[in-house]
This record gives sequence, C-alpha cells and structure tokens, in this order.
Amino acid sequence: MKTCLRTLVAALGFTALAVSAQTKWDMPTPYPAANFHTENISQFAADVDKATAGKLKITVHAGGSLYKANEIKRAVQGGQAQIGEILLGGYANENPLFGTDNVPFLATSYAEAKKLAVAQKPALEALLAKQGLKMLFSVPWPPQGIFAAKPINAGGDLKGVKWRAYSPQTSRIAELVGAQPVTIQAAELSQALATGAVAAFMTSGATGYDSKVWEQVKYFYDTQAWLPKNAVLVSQKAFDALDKPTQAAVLKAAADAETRGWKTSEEKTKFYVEQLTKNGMNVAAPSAALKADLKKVGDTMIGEWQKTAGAEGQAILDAYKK
Ligand code: PCA
Repeated sequence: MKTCLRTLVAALGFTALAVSAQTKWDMPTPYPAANFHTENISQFAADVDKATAGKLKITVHAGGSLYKANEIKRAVQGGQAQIGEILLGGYANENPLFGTDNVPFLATSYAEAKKLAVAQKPALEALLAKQGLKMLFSVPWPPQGIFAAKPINAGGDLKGVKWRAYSPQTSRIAELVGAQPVTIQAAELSQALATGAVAAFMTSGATGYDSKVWEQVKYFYDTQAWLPKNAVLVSQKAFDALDKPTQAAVLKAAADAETRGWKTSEEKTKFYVEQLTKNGMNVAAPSAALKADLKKVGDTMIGEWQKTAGAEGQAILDAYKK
C-alpha cells in the first residue's frame, strides 16, 4: 500500500513537472484575424510552437478582443499579457520616438521606411527597455492615403469634415487642415463610418480593404504619405523566464516574421488598392493642389516632431539621411 502510494505521488510529481515545463503566453493584437499583420503573427506563433516542440504556446487574441488597441502596451508592461502587438505611432504622446514613422512625407517608400526603421531602432529599443519591454519585430503598413466620402481636390475640402484619427499625428493632420479629428481604432472603423461619426481619414489600402470602407467612402487618394509600423513587444521578464533554447527559438521566429512581414506588406500593396477600385471606389493620385497643401502639413509636422524629439530625434534623422 505504502509503495503504491509512493509511486502514485511520484507519478503525480512527474506530471506536474511535465505540465509546468509548458509555458503559455497570451498575445493581444489590435487588428482582425485576416489582416496580413495578424496572419504573420499567427505564423510566428506556429513557428515558435514547432521549434520548441510545444513548450511555448502563444495564443493570439486578434481584433482587440482581449485588450483594446490602446491598452495592449500597458497590459504587456504590467504583466497581464506576456506579449502583444502595438501600432508604434499610437504612443507618440508618451514619447515622440514612438511617432518617428508617423511623420508625413519623411519616409514614403518601402526602401525609405526600412532605412528609417534601422535608424530609429537603437533609440526605440533603449526606450522600450526602460519600460521592461523587448521589441521582437516590426512590420510596416502599406503607404497611407486619404479616404473620403466626397472628392478632395485641395486641403480646403477637408475643412470641418469629421476625420478619423488612429494616432496623435493623424489627429494633428486634421487640425492643420481644419478637419475635426476623432480617434477611432481600426476595430471600430466600419461602425464609425456606418453611423456617420466620420467621413474621411488616412490609412492604408490594407485597412480600407479589411474594413470594406467602400460601403461608405467612395474616394481614395494615393498620397503615399508614410508607412507606420506595428511592433511585437514581449515583457522582458516573461522572456527572461524562458530557458535558453526557447529564447533562441522565439528570436529566430521573430527574425523570420520581420522579413516575411516586410515582404508581404510590399507585395500586397497593389492588391489592396486594386480591391478598392474593384469595389467601386474612385482611386486617384492627389491633385497638385492637394499635394502642395499636404506638403505644407508635412513641413510643419517634421518641425514639430524635431522640436519635441530633441537631440535623440535629430540623431535618428541624421542616421536616416546619411
Ligand atoms: N492601418 C491602421 C494603422 C495604419 C494602417 O494602415 C489603422 O488604420 O488603424
């Protein structure tokens, strides 16, 4: 009887050990499951699972279902979630370094966006490290254009228009053209359009496509104003708690996700814009007048960004322009 009990206890102990050897992470993300960023992240989670033979399980909670877009960073910092995805530019009020890639017309192509990403990386990583966060990878959205219910031929056509913003800088653009900014995350965009809460905004063809915005807005101006990035952040504490081989597997899967994400983003840019046309939208290049008005906005905003980002910001610009 005693031996029997001992065996049972030993077996239970063994099971407990085997169970505790599996780590589970929750991963909140802001964008829908079928979005290309989310698909890339799901692949990342699957790669980690495979490389660790199931030792690290990452559960992706897409579409702001676990935490809303603007709550995800704090959740990872606070340890409520171990890992999560954020739109860097959404946090520009916390520190202008987060808004580096939201400055209009600073970096407008994939090649420039890559250069800017490399230039900003050391300062961004240092800032995140102070917050107990580690950036695993970042991936850009396609170039940002203007969506509107009415034709927009110059900046003045946006006066008084209800403008959906997703970051402090997209709100600032609205102020500078005299529109009325309302912050609405991508997960609520379709609803905001349906109820008439907003009638114009800047985003990528990808989000236009995800949100089927053609049901309400009929005009897209391909201004290619900037390529904002999403970043996947992990709690340094959660990362440090992994054994070395698991850490290596996460880093390898992250590097692969970054390469794959940049490639997919660029490759799908044309597809997204074509889908807007296919679904009845008028897709056009911005008029010369609109371009000139937006350039003025960009000039103002780079100046404002430089002022708030100070010497650190200047070092990024110098590295970028080199
Ligand atoms: N889509 C996201 C951010 C940038 C983009 O292209 C959004 O509209 O919320």
